[in-house]
Formats: sequence, C-alpha cells, structure tokens
Amino acid sequence: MIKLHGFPASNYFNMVKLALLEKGVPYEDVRVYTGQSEDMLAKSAMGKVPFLETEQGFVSETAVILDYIDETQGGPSFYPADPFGKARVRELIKYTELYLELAARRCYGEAFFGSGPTPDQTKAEVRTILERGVAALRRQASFAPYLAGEAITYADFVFLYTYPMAKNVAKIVFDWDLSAELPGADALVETLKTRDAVKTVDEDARIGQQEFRAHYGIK
Ligand SMILES: N[C@@H](CCC(=O)N[C@@H](CS)C(=O)NCC(=O)O)C(=O)O
Repeated sequence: MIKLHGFPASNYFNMVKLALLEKGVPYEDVRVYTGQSEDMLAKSAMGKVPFLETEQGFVSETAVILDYIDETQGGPSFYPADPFGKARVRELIKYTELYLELAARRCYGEAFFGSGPTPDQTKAEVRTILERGVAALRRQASFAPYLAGEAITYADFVFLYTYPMAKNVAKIVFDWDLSAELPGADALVETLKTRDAVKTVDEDARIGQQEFRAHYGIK
C-alpha cells in the first residue's frame, strides 16, 4: 500500500490526500514534519512535504505525485483523456502553484504566523506576481463551474488548497480583495467544500492545526 508522508495542516499534503480520497485509493498516512536531517533528505530531497512512499521508493513534489497517482492507481482520473485537455489542466496547476501559491507563501509569516510585517521589497515582488497570476487564471480558467470547465480536475484540488490562502494574504498584507479579481473563484471553493472527501480533508486539517503550531512553536 502506498504511504503519504506529511501533516494535515499542509496545503500541499491536502492536495494529494484529496486526490487519493477522491479516487478511493487505499493509503497509509504517515505523520512527518519538514526538516533537513539526512533521513528526511533521503526521502524528500528538499526536506519538504508531502512525499509518497511507493514499493519502488519515494516521490516528492505535489504535481509529480498527482501524476504518479493518476497513472498508477485505480479510481477515476481527474485529467481529461485527450492530451491537449490534459495539458490545459496541467497549465492551470502550474499557474496556481507558481504564481499564486509560491508568491503568497512569501507573506505567510505576516498573514498567518504573527511574524511581523513583510519587507517592502518582498511585498512589491509578491504583489506583481500575484497580479499577473490572477490575471492569467482569469484569462485561462473557466470557473464553469470548475477551473477547466464542466468536469472537476486535479487543477481544482490544487486551487482549493491555494486560493483561500492567497486571498487571505491579499486581504491582510495588501488590503486587496482577490475575489473581485477572480469572479467565480469563491463559488468554486464553496462547490468543492460540499464534497465528502473535501469535508474529511478539512476536518483533519482543523484537528491538525494545534499539533502543527506546537511542532513549529507558532502561537
Ligand atoms: N514544491 C513543493 C512544495 C511543498 C511545500 O512547500 N510544503 C511545505 C509544507 S506545506 C514544506 O514542506 N515546507 C518546508 C520547507 O519549505 O522547507 C510541492 O509541490 O510539494
């Protein structure tokens, strides 16, 4: 049985967990926090979570894990069957990951962990990337009702565990309402939250918050 390593307060961990639950793939949940120990780096070379343990070895990086699960595990695929449709979904995943998640993450300290104001230079860089990322999604995503159209895809799983945090960062750090820039985004999140698998992931994340904060010494 495959094993998913990480912790339930991690948004990336939850993208993969949601894919496993939605596909009905049996898996074992292994609690691991981030770190740079030799043992950790042997399993996830950047010391990040999530990572997957398979019979052949370890696989890290969420988008890669999603593809691996899609190609090797049973249950429905959350990619379109045709290569162009699949490429468009992967494109949406990349836009979300590179230009929303990674940009917003640079302000997580101020927004979520009480670690003081973000330096002005960082704020300026983040704002520019977020503006372009949001504009790219506004152009490329359909929100009808899902990111790639009528069918739910892996892009929605990634978006669900990225956009709400980016929206909070925008509000707290920039006093900027992201939902006004991305019509349909809030409605999509609400639609996704009605799914049983999402409810499970979110409840586990809520329960895992205290352990996560204690582990990293966050008040
Ligand atoms: N590019 C990685 C990012 C994963 C990531 O940043 N995970 C966070 C936890 S939510 C982490 O491990 N942070 C520790 C670190 O950046 O060293 C992926 O797609 O899986």
